[in-house]
Amino acid sequence: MDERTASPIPAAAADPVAVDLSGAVRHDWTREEIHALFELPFPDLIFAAQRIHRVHFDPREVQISTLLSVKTGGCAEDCGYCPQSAHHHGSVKAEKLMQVADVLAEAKVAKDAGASRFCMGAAWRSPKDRDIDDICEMVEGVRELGLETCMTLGMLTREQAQRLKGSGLDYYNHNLDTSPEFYGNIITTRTYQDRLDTLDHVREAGINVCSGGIVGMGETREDRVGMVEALVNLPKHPESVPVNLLVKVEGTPLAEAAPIDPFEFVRTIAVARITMPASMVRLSAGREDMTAEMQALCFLAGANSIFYGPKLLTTPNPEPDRDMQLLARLGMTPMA
Ligand code: SAM
Ligand code: DTB
Ligand code: SF4
Repeated sequence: MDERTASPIPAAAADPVAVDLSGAVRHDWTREEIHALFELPFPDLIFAAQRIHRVHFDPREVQISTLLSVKTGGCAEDCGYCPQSAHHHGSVKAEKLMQVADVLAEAKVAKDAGASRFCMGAAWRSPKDRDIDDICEMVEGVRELGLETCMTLGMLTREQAQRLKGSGLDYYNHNLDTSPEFYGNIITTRTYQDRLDTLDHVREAGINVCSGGIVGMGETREDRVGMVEALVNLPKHPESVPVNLLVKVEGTPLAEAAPIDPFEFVRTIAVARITMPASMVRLSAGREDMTAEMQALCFLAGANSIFYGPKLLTTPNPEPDRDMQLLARLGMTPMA
């Protein structure tokens, strides 16, 4: 057949999913609707995610955050994925909270390497009030370097969240991790409601919320649906949604978790993008085990943020040069 006279693309293929391109942000997603997105043929899901992504963001840009563990190991919680839990055999060595000056020196290195946000993590169930003074000094110092600040310190009281806001903290990371139903299989030392309460305190204090979860812990697709449902139906969507692929660390209960189909991970990114269209979706832990092609698929699915630098908190991340080469190969650039 002469290509020039070929029949036009059937309507169903041209617009397979009725995506809302008005820029509206919904909080009334049902489990059935989220389930239906996960079930879409892969090309239709990615096309829908791309179209929505472009309403809110420049698809060529990736926001870059660098992580630093300011207090490592010896954590009282029993999160089954985490090498920092004192409950697991062979977990990383417990260290004290870093000195403020040392943190600021690391932040300077991250800034010079091109990061726009500096995320500091502590292996705490929750910070002690006396730690908050040092933490606030870290936030103030990192901001003075011209970087955005993010902290992840465990559960926060309303008062602690207010104090962090007072120091100028831009983001607080606290993940829901998985669905409410699967949660108890992974963590027993704090509840889903505890996590929701901390997110409330952070939101009330006026700090931007960073909250997402982990894929590949042996959860079902319905659990991934449930995790997205819990995130999208928060009173306000998290400004930033990290989607982590489980990093299987020896000695943790999830070290031998069954591998997940990589396309299922990409689907989770796409569904997060479609349901939380104005949020940054971060392709977080797990990139060290991903091919360049897999990461490119995640960007096509609407991921627009990464952790950059050779280390996450305690486990390896791709070398910065390799990441810059990847972005260059894809014609993408770090977000200013
Ligand atoms: N201790 C604080 C807390 O849990 O709230 C803050 C740090 S904690 C390491 C931050 C998040 O990192 C966890 O909620 C989890 O989602 C993620 N994480 C930890 N270990 C991981 C792993 N092995 N693979 C993927 N994500 C992981
Ligand atoms: C998040 O969602 N992922 C980051 C960050 N928040 C703090 C942490 C990933 C940690 C991976 C395991 C480790 O390096 O210890
Ligand atoms: Fe502790 Fe956070 Fe690790 Fe859980 S994820 S064990 S709270 S450091």
